[in-house]
Amino acid sequence: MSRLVYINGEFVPSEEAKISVFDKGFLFGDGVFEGIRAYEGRIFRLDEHLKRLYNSAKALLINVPLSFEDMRKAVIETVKRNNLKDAYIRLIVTRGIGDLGLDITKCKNPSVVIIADEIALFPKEIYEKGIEVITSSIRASYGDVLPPQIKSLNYLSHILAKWEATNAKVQEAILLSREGYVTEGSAENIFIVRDKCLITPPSWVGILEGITRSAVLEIAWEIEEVEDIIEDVFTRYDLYVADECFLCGTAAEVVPVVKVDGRVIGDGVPGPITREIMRRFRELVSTEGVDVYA
Ligand code: PXG
Repeated sequence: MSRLVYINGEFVPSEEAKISVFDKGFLFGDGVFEGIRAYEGRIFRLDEHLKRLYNSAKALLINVPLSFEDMRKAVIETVKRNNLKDAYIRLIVTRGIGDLGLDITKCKNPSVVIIADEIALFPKEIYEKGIEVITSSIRASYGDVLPPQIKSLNYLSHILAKWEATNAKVQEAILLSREGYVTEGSAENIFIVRDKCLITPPSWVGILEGITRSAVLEIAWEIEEVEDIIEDVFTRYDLYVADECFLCGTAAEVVPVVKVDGRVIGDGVPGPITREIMRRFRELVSTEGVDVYA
C-alpha cells in the first residue's frame, strides 16, 4: 500500500519518496535515525526518541533543521496522514547534500525523512518459547571510534553480527566489547537474571541507551520477586550461567532468550521474571503514549 512519506517538509507518495545520490547519508552513512512505535494510535515515548535523535545529531555536528516541537508535530502528522494506529516510524536525519568529499562545512541543509508504516510483528511463538542466540565475532564499536550511544546510519557491525546469527540458524547475535564484556544484540539491549537480581550492561561499555531498556528498568523496580537491579558489566560466562535472559528493543519488545552458544539458559523456557516483565511492558505500551488522533 502506498504511504505518504515526509521529506524535508513535504508529504510525497512512497513511490516518489527519493533522496539525492549526493546526500551524505547515501554516500557515507552520514546521518542519524530513530525507530519508534505507535500502539493503538499512541506513540510510545516519542519525546525520549526525539531527545536521543537530537543528541545523536549533536554528537555528529548535524544541525537538525526543525525545532524539537516541530519535529514532534511532523512525526505525529506522518502517522495521522497514513491513518495508522499500530505503526512503525522511521525517522532519519542526514547531513544533506554536499560534494563527494568529507568536508562537512559544505553541507548546509540536513535532510529529514519520516516514514510511517504498518509494523511487521515478530512471530508469536518467539515470545512463548524464547529464542536462541550466539555471541558474535564482531566486536562492538568503541567510544573512541564511533560511540555506540549515537544511533548513526552506520550499522555495518550490527548487520554483520546479525548475518552471523542467520548463518548459524539462530535468531540473534550478541556483540562483545574488546575486553569480552557483553554489550547488546544487533538491535536490542540485553538483560540477565541471576539469583533474582536483574543485570544489564552500563552505557559506557558500548551500547545504545535503549528506550525499551529504560522502560524495563522502570518496570522492574515494581516487581516484588526482583531483589536488585544493577547496571554492570558481565562476561559471556555470566550469560551462560544466568537463570534467565532476555533482549529488548522497540521492534522486538521483550523477547526471552533460552539458549546462548548452545548452552541452555535456566530451564530452557522463558523464566518467571522475564514473563512478568513482558506482561508489564505490554501493559505499559497499551496505557501510555502521545495520542495521534486526540
Ligand atoms: N541496541 C541497538 C544497537 C539498537 O539498534 C536497541 C539497542 C534498542 O533500542 P530501543 O530504543 O529501540 O529500545 C536498538 C534499536 C528496528 C531497528 O527495525 C531498531 C534499531 C536498529 C535498527 C532497526 O526497529 N535499534
